[in-house]
Amino acid sequence: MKRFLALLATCATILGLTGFFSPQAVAATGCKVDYTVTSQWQGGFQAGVKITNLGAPISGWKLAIAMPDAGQKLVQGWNATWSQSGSTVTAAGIDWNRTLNTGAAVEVGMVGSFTGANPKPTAYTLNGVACTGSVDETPTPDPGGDGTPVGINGQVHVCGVHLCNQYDRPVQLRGMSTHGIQWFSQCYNNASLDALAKDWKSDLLRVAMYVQEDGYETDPAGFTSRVNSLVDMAEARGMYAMIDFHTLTPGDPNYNLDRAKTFFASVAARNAGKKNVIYEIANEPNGVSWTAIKNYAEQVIPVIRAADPDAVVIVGTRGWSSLGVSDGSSESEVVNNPVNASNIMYAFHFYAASHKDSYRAAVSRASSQLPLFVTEFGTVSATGGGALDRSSTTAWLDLLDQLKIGYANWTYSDAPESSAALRPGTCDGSDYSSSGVLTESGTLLKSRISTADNFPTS
Ligand code: IDC
Repeated sequence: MKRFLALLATCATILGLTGFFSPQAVAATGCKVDYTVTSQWQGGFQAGVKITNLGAPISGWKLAIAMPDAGQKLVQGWNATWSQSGSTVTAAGIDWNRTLNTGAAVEVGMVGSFTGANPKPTAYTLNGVACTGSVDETPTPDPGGDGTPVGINGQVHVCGVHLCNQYDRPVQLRGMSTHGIQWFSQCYNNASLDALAKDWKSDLLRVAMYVQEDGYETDPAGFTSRVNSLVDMAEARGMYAMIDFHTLTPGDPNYNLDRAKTFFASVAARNAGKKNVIYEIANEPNGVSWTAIKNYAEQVIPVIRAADPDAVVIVGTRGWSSLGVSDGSSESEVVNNPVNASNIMYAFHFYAASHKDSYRAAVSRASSQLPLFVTEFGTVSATGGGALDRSSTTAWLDLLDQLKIGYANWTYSDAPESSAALRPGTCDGSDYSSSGVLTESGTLLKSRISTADNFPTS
């Protein structure tokens, strides 16, 4: 028998069919891993790991990554259950991604530390089968000169009441907000962000990190790392990333003051060298005075400035970021008592079916006195649901375009609510580009956001 096989192999070699018999070629039908170091800093790195199953369908996958030595340590990971034993780092599928059909891929990621140089993994196995079709890449993070929003505009800053680009010219950034990343993490992956950057031509990804409701307060290190990863994924596609400290309930941001200081000290230090980061320090203050909000801002902004001196910071306003209007007040409380800091903007939020003419009037008046950014808005009612209000949404977006006020729409997610841009179930698949994945709100927003920006370049 052995002899027969040897003979067959010899014939195969002569016929140029060696691949058919070689052990590597057989193993290559098992799996492929794309391991990408998305960023690296002194002693640490972050990597995205895309696992493609080339073999039979698997329900319950486990990827073993052989690191060259045990000096490379897993710090944390996402989209999988991660562990390390000696020099082997293991990622196992979790509820929503444990099934991997033939040809299907799952994207996970990790943060690690290392000593000396940062070596690449030496081998991968998926449920014990070697993944031989694997690729290692370290992309160049600098998107400059490539025609992307960050490539063209560079580091933005506030000039008068506008946001200005590196040529000191006003720009309007138009984009989408994530849903709460504690609930919809699976919606933010390479495919969905490629679609956002390339098909939607979005300038901006707002990263909504809830503080309560199972958010940051439950796992500060994990959420900080996930935010950083999304900053990198936006950067790699030339999009701005707005880091939203999504306070909502309780409404007084001072309740989270210590958490805000800890969080922003960390993300500002980590992202100081990047051009694409904008900080939003309190999503929607409510049931609290402007004086209390201003006091919070004047304590958090110096923490950010100490680490990242040139980034724009956006301050939430009274009455769910309505410039006070939803509390019966107006923008004058801010105009008369502005936050004592430079290079800042004020947040204004609206939900088109709930907030109409009187709110638009307030924005029109305020726009000549305060730098404004619509860091969140919906096409529907303030509940995030109900019918889409096309005429109010159109009136709002026309006004913002005319005033060159940037915006982010709630939400780029497949949440089962009418404010979401993607149909329920979209994030279980890999198609984010076809028109069939969009809701009515998503279709409207994509048509608005994808029009040419015509950013000034001199
Ligand atoms: C809503 C979400 C909803 C979630 C709820 C939890 O759409 O799925 O259950 O938060 O708190 C805001 C907030 C934003 C709200 C949104 C819609 O910033 O967190 O999201 N909204 O209600 N302000 C006005 C509306």
